[in-house]
Amino acid sequence: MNNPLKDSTRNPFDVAAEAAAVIAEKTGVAKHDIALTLGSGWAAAADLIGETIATFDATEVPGFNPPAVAGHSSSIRSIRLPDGRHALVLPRSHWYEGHGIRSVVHGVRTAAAAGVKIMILTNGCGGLNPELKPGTAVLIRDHISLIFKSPIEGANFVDLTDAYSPRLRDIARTVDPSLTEGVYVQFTGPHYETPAEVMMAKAMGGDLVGMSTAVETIAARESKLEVLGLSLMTNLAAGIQKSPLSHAEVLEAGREAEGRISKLLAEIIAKL
Ligand code: 8IG
Repeated sequence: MNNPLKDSTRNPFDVAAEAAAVIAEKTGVAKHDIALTLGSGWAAAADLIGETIATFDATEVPGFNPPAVAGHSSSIRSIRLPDGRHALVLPRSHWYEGHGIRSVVHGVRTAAAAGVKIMILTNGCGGLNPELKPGTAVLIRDHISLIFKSPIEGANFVDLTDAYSPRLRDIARTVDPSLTEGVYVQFTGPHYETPAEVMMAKAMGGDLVGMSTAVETIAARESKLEVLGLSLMTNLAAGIQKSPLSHAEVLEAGREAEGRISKLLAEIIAKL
């Protein structure tokens, strides 16, 4: 693997700038306005928000790794929104893939280098509230990162008050006033939690458990991006749901919800 992010003498922001330059060249779009990472269940949104200008494999862009998981994508897509703004769909690299924290946040940093101001992070996750039905979309209000590893390099004391933009959450709620909000607790994965860990996450004030978004949000705030976080609760977390968790079940719940939540996301993007 010849990923420049693995060279500790390289500055990850320089690699992100190189990635953004390659994206500008491949898309013919000098500056993108919005970026999206589409997690389990959200992929169809890319087809609804506008006209696709270019799609290419992320591995053609410096710093991006091939995908590790069935159901995840590794393409980069540039979409022209009806109002003329440009959206960039970027793949996700998870902490559990083992490529290091720089890879996890390279998409976010590349988005910032491409001119993006609004970062939309979506995911599939487990739910801690038994009242919520699998298939429910939830706005992320705040997070707890149990990764205990900051993506920030150097003494940069980034403020995370309102990390998940209250302004963007308000806009999302004008599209669907019934959207609930929750605190997202990030575990390392790839194993799901034990029932005892799920109880811990709940006692800490969590509503959702996942493996991706908190660390990405930290890097997005470092790069001064405004973040909208949206989770699809695909399953109740281990022990809350009585049956064992399976990736197949997660994918199935995502497929079932995909049309509905992708339409929701497309309607939100039109208002941002
Ligand atoms: I989809 O129950 C999905 N992702 N940590 N726990 C964690 N991540 C998840 C879960 C879950 N479901």
